[in-house]
Order: sequence, then C-alpha cells, then structure tokens
Amino acid sequence: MTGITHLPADTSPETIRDTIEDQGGCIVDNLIAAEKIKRISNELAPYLEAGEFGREDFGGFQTKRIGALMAKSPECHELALHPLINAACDLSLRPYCDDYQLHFTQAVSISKGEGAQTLHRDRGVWGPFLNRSIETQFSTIWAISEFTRENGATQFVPGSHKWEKGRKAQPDEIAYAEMSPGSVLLYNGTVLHGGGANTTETNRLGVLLHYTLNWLRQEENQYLSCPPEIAKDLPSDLRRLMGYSLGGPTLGFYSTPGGPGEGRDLAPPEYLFGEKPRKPHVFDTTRIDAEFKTHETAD
Ligand SMILES: O=C(O)CCC(=O)C(=O)O
Ligand SMILES: [Fe+2]
Repeated sequence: MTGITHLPADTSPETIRDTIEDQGGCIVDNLIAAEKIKRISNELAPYLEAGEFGREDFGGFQTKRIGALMAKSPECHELALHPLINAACDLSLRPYCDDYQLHFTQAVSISKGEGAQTLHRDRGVWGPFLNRSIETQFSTIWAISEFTRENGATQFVPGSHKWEKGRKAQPDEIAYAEMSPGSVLLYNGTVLHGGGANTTETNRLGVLLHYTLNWLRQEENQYLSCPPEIAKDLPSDLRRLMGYSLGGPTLGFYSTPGGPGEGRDLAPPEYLFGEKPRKPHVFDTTRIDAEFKTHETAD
C-alpha cells in the first residue's frame, strides 16, 4: 500500500527537500501548536460561514474556498513565513530562480457529500508551456481540522511527479494525507493530487499556501487580493514574499503615475512603502545585455 512519508517537526529543510524530490511530497507532523490552530480556525470561521459553495466540478459543489488570506487572516501570516517551510521552499526552488514568492492562498473547507477532486498537477495553471525540467512550485496544505480519509484528506500519488504525462493513477497508487491539526502536507507542482471525498458530518478545513518562482505569474494576483493600502500594514518580509519586491534585476519594477517631472521611474516596489529594497537596486545590465545578445543570435 502506498503511503506518504511523515517527518517530525524538528526535521531539517534538506530532508524535506530530498523527500519531495524523491516522492513528490511529504507531511511534517505537528509543526504548529493547537492554540494557534484554534485562533486560525476562529479567524476564518465568519468568512467560511458567509462563503458560498463552489459551482463547478473542479472546485467542488460542497466545498467552500476563501482567498486573499494575507489580507483577511493575520493569523495565517505566520504560516506563510514559517522558517522551516521557507527554508525548505528556498532549497527546493532555488535551482530554478533567484528567489521564490507567494503564489496562492486559500482556505478550503470540504463538507459532507463532496466527491473526490480530479487528480491533477498544480503546474497546469501555466498550461503546457513550461518544460518539466523546471519545477514550478512548493505547496503547503496546513491541516486546521483533523484530516482523515473519510473527511476529505488530500489524495496524493507518491512518485507521480516522475511519471509520463498521460499515466493514470490506479486506486492502489493513491495515498491520503491523513494528519492532525497543525501538521502540514508539502508537495511540488508536478505530483498528482486532489482534494478527498467527505463522507462524514464534519468539515475538513485546510489552509493552502503555495509558493512559486519569482519570475512566474502568480495564480492569485497578490496585488489585487492584497493591494498596497492593505499591504502597507503587513510585516515587510511578508509583503516581499507576496511580490512587493524585485524578481531578479528588474522584474516587477514600477514607475509612479503623475504629472511631468513628478514621482520616479524604475522604482523597486519597496519604494512605495518607504523602505530600502531587499537587494541592492542596481540593474545588472551586463546580465541583461548577455541575455539580449543570446536572444539576438538565437534566430
Ligand atoms: O484541498 C485539498 O486537499 C487540495 C485541493 C487542490 O489540490 C486544489 O484545489 O488544487
Ligand atoms: Fe491542487
């Protein structure tokens, strides 16, 4: 029977990175305390209560989804910035980028009667355009409620990140991310997975926080979900994680709107918040020239 590797909370980021590379994902047990879970749960409760069930097959008809978590749930900030998760994310994605960014935030509450979600690869959001040699994501699903096979624990197919695209998972190849509140499922953008079916009376609540390469478009537009007037009150590390910083030497700069001679051109996002950029804000024209030259001679 296929299973998911469980690691203890004091595991190293290298072990997480290696396990994800080998199996496509793993669970870190009991990474955050019960009181913290309670606070997250209380903070999300009014949004879930007021939220509506999904209206399409992939999202589910008995599932509620709440986004913009960095704007709505201060208790979730700590999850997004968790040092072990950030370190493992950094190690996992660093071969493909010079930094990572927050990509998607969502509380997912699966209720009684929901069926199993179609197994999928989250990298599908970019279509077929990215070569498999580039790993796109480091994803987390934090268990806020208990996750059991009966209440909708995430389906997960170990090793499927190495399968050819068309291969279908057989029932005995599907594992279930059974875990206690405060534990977290970690997986990459290429492994097959999906929400589970809920046959119980209680809701399965998870907080999904996904990270991606800082040069790829984010699935959830963080600048609209958490616009500058809200982002200005967030911790600067979190703001930068959301994309309010440069990716590489120039990606994501802005020029202030305004009349002639007003404001500034080629500003790093931190300028908006009166902060110094995280990295020295020097456009590396050597690197840009080299890339442009390669591009020019390529055709
Ligand atoms: O909620 C879950 O367990 C997984 C959901 C998922 O994979 C998705 O919506 O992309
Ligand atoms: Fe997914």
